[in-house]
Amino acid sequence: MEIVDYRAHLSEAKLYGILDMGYVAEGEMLQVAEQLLVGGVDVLQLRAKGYDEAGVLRLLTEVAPSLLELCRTHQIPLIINDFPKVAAAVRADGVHIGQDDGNLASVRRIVGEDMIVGRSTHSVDQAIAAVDEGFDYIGFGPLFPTPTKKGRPGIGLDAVSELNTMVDPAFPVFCIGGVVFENLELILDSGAKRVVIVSALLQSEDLPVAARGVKKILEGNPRQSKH
Ligand code: TZP
Ligand code: MG
Repeated sequence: MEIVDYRAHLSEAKLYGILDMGYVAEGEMLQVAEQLLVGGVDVLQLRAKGYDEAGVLRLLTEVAPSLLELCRTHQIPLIINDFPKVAAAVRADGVHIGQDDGNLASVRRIVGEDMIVGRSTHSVDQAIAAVDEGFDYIGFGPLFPTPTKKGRPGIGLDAVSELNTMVDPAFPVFCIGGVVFENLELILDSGAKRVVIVSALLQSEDLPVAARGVKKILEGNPRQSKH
């Protein structure tokens, strides 16, 4: 199979989907992943809060051993949340870490130079620090309070506008947290170009249709041409 440099594609990515085990039963992992991929997500993350390192490895090797292959078939990178060692062990395409998970250099020592490494950021200062440090992309949010990540205040759309003036538009900033169909236009109006949507997709009645609808809005975003 053709080897794709997924890192080079990140800048063009618009919709980042998450296979979040808080919403997905183990037995449905592959089916839901397929629906997200068919719906057109440009990046897919496996997020399994409440699972330890061994638990996430089990998901990838025993529960859904063909998940990585499925992503490869669709030529979409699979990013593992929280656990660089698991990402390295299964040769995933990337790993995503939080503010408390160490610096980029410590993660690179585990996953090497080729893997995508993303960072969660919750303020403009954290976002700029992560860009300067050399992360391949950042998540920026939560924009709004969300049940998917309880206990965090929303940073609001003004933060998106502010960051937008400070970061090269080609750098992949994925806005996250409380993004739903109803507020998508508003979020784009504030300067966002890329979003992560978790619950609104995973709880939608027809996931592929919902994802395609979002993709269409993101791709047809006329605000893009201003840059
Ligand atoms: N990080 C910041 S908000 C969030 C994460 C993982 C959850 C986003 O989920 P939803 O359901 O799209 O609000
Ligand atoms: Mg984390």
